[in-house]
Amino acid sequence: MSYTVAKGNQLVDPDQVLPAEGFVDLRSDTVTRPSEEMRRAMAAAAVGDDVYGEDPTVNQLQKRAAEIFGKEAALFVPSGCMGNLISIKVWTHHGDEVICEQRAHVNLYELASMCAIAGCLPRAVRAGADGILTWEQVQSAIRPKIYYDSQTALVCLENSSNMAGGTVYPSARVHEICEQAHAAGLKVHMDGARIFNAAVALNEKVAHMTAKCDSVMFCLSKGLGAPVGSMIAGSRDFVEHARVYRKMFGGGMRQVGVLAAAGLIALEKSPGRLHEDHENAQYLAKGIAEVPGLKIDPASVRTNIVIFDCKDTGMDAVQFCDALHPRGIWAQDTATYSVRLVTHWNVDRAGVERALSEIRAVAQKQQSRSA
Ligand code: TLP
Repeated sequence: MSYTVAKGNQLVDPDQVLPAEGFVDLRSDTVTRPSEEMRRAMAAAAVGDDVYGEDPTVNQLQKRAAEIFGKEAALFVPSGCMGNLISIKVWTHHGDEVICEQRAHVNLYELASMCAIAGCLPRAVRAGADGILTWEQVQSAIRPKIYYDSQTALVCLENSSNMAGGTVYPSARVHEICEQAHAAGLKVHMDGARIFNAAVALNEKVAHMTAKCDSVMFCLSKGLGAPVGSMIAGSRDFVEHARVYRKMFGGGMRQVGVLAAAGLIALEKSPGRLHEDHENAQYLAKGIAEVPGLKIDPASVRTNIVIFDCKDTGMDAVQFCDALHPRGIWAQDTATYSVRLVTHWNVDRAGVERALSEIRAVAQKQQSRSA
């Protein structure tokens, strides 16, 4: 196979991938690179064999994550996808249904692992434009308790909601869904890949936001800036089972304290600076809203994700992103006419100013071409 690296929707030759230096890379907050402090901590990390539970740095990270989330225990996992899959596997049996929002990462971007590996059927529900489910919407998707119907076992919520533009669940809504779901005999898993961004938007603690969720996954490797890794947290029993599935899925890692060391710094220090990313996202959204041909409501931008519509320029999102690329700006098409920009700690205000002026230039050039 000669094509391995994805750029937007296209596959590009790895030999031709341009170096990130000099680019304003707003495709995702997954592109963040570890800080000098993280690199130093990684080099100095105390390590042991984590499959034996003997890595002191991993143990410290797991303890801190559990404390911060107010859960009994936590587990370090290689990725957000694996954290979600493990959680789904713990809470379900083959043939069960999982309720999630239609645009949810577990529904669209995890290679149907909940079907292929956990043996579950996603029951996707379309929420409003904000991607935030109501209990009534969840309830309408619960299958009747009839022996020939597949049975609902789990509700997955995503906070912030990535493809709805980084929107945030009010905590009262999460609590209500959890209480009602529990009363209906269902578990609730929170895909909190960007839960710390949501916490900043709400000015609340993640422990409060997820207090009633049975499990939560969050990513160290997105806005928090660690190079690798996610965490799942829940009861001691949940984590015991999760550890078994992590191993089964090939995620048992050995002297992984070198990664946990960066994760600890990400967990302790990065949440305090996420507001800067949100301010940059607001700056972008307000600027884009003024560009003829581009549509976005800046009030809908709550966190670090900005999704705008480029339909009125006459370009589709792939064309728009391709036009930005030679100008040194990386953006991501997320639907036919939707372009996503994600702010993060490797792009400062000067970077977003540059991105905005190039976005303006691409839209204007297209307008004068079609005039
Ligand atoms: N999201 C990535 C892409 O896969 C779309 C991104 O660039 O936003 N949950 C949510 C809500 C996510 O946004 C992601 C990654 C994951 C789970 C998976 O995390 P990883 O990439 O660590 O497996």
